[in-house]
Amino acid sequence: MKLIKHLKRCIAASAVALAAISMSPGTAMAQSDPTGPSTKVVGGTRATQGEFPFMVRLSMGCGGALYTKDIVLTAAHCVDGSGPNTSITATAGNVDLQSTSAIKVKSTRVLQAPGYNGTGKDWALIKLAKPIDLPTLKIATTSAYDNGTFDIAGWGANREGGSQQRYLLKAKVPFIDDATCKASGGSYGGLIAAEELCAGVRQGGVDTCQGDSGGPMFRKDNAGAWIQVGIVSWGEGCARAGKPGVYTQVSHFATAIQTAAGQLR
Ligand code: 4AZ
Repeated sequence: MKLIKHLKRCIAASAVALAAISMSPGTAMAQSDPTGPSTKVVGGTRATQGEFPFMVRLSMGCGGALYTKDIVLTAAHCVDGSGPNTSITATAGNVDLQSTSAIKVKSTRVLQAPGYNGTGKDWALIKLAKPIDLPTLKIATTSAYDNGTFDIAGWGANREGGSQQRYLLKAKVPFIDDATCKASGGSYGGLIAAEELCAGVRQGGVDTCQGDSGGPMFRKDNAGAWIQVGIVSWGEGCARAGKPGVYTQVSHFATAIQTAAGQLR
């Protein structure tokens, strides 16, 4: 609960930072080699245009993914509650948030996870005013893919306390089992194993960070298609050694998400 309040402050800060997206040192080099390694990201590199077409940036300073062409799946802690809401702008279709070809669509309604109280159940749906003609990201409906190496992406901070990013960044993080995650000290003792999934590099250096909240954690399924297994939820700081990223376990909520999406039509 305490941590979630902290995260909400992060989001407010992210929204302010978004108003003045800044490029940090090294951007020129990153532009000449957008897929090359970078020291200015939390262990990540630039995503290429079209690589993750389902990625959405939300105007309150969160990430999301296209669940359908007109519904974005994000985190409950990124929204204020449920009901009509025309205040959110979703930006999609370009790795560069400042591109004139980026697609921007307003929200019409928000549905926060029923029973959300700041702990667990960290998912929400945002209905858009019109469909966005981009590929959607299917959600995991069983735990079969809740293992292995995951992909993460977002426009959030490139380091703990860093600025929001103009260009979409990506990284890979390995699964961390619930027992190991729960034993990570501090807030991790409160991990809700059935509802949350942990991922990260033990030694630190690779992670999601402030402003990546609500964005997807995903991997390829057995048929080679992208499948969403997590939603960026929380963590103690960013990319700290022994402090994994915590993600909403999408498979646990798949039925509830499907039901909620049906109510948004
Ligand atoms: C945040 O404040 C946030 N390292 C997102 C992810 C993580 C920590 C904080 C995980 O949005």
